[in-house]
Amino acid sequence: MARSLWLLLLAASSSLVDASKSCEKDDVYKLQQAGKHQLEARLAKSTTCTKENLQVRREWGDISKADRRKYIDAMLCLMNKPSHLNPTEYPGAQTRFDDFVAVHMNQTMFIHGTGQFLAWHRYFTWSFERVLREECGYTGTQPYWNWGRWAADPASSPLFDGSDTSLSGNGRQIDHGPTDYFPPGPGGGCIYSGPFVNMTVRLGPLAPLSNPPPARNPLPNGMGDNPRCLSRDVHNYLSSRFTRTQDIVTLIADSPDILAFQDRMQTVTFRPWEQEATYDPAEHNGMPLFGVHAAGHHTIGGDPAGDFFTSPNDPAFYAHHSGIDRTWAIWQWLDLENRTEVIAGGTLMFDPFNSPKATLDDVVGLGVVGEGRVWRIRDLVSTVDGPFCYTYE
Ligand SMILES: *[C@@H]1O[C@H](CO)[C@@H](O)[C@H](O)[C@H]1NC(C)=O
Ligand SMILES: *[C@@H]1O[C@H](CO)[C@@H](O)[C@H](O)[C@H]1NC(C)=O
Ligand SMILES: *[C@@H]1O[C@H](CO)[C@@H](O)[C@H](O)[C@H]1NC(C)=O
Ligand SMILES: [Cu+2]
Repeated sequence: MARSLWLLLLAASSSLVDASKSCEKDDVYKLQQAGKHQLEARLAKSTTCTKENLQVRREWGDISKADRRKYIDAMLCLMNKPSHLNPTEYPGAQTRFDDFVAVHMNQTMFIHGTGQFLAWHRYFTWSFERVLREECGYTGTQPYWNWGRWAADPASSPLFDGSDTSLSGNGRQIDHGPTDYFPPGPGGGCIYSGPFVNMTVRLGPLAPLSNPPPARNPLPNGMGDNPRCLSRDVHNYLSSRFTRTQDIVTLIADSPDILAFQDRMQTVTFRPWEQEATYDPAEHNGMPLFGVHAAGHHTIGGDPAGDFFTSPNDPAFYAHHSGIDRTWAIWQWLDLENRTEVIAGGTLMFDPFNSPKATLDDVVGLGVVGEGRVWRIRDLVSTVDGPFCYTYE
């Protein structure tokens, strides 16, 4: 009797958890809490960051609609400020928002599938947040996307539901083919709802995965003016396979060193020249075909999100990369001493020719969206040292 009552309670409580999934703290969050004291210890030793000025980044679903709107309005403000780039050299970069895209495109070959992937994108995302503050009066922090929380149906999540407190919704449904890696989703066309409906995308494409691809850029380096809409194809094919909470937990808990972590996250098996059309984890030592990094981008789909070079054309880029950064931070916090000043990998995308190894002394600079200085990677590996002073909640 007692036992069946217990089972009944257990069944009832687990179905409750399922029903209210969006307000339950998931297993990734539990890992985060388990590691947080290590961050606090490091914070206590930081010479640049204190408890008093520590910024807290939160999940999109956990911030109020008013705060979501402040973040959106700050991004719209950046889209209305003129570019700082030379218009002759970069005709497609017309706004401050575009400047970030151009800087990302310019360095794409050295910041993906390389040792600096994590640190570079940490600094890039932080720089976006800094410019939102300094040039658009934003007072909040960079929100992040916890993929697992919305993995079953990302299109109806508060990030992509098309409401005026979302990052705009899906693209219009158009008849379109599959990519080499996943079937066509329910969108594919121009976005038609939410705050960014009127946005004009100009830079790129350079390596679009979307099918059909957008019109070619007038310049070979993609920096020409190629005005078009923001397209998306938000779908759950990848998210329901590769960005579930358990996938993120496995990534964090089963990656013993930085090489394993960054490879799983970016997925080294995702090599365009190998054209793998089917997914069999057994052939990949249990490694998924899509790490959370690629799966997150391609879950948004469309022309920008599916292009290594121009993915920051989609305003959701920064919430995605803040999610990437949080995942790295949690992995670091679980053994901060051994997981902070570490680097592995080469210096050229996917390292096809055995490029020189990346080192902690390599420098990172962001040109017109940087602070007028460069940093060494070793200054960019802790969220409470160097230029940074933030944590995740
Ligand atoms: C691209 O990189 C070159 C070489 O580092 C640099 O001179 C140029 O300013 C960069 N362009 C942008 C848009 O950052
Ligand atoms: C988009 O532009 C149209 C036409 O100018 C305008 O009516 C609409 O309010 C704009 N929507 C947003 C979300 O800015
Ligand atoms: C760091 O690694 C060393 C050597 O493997 C190990 O002895 C130590 O316990 C690790 N530190 C933490 C905090 O786990
Ligand atoms: Cu990138």
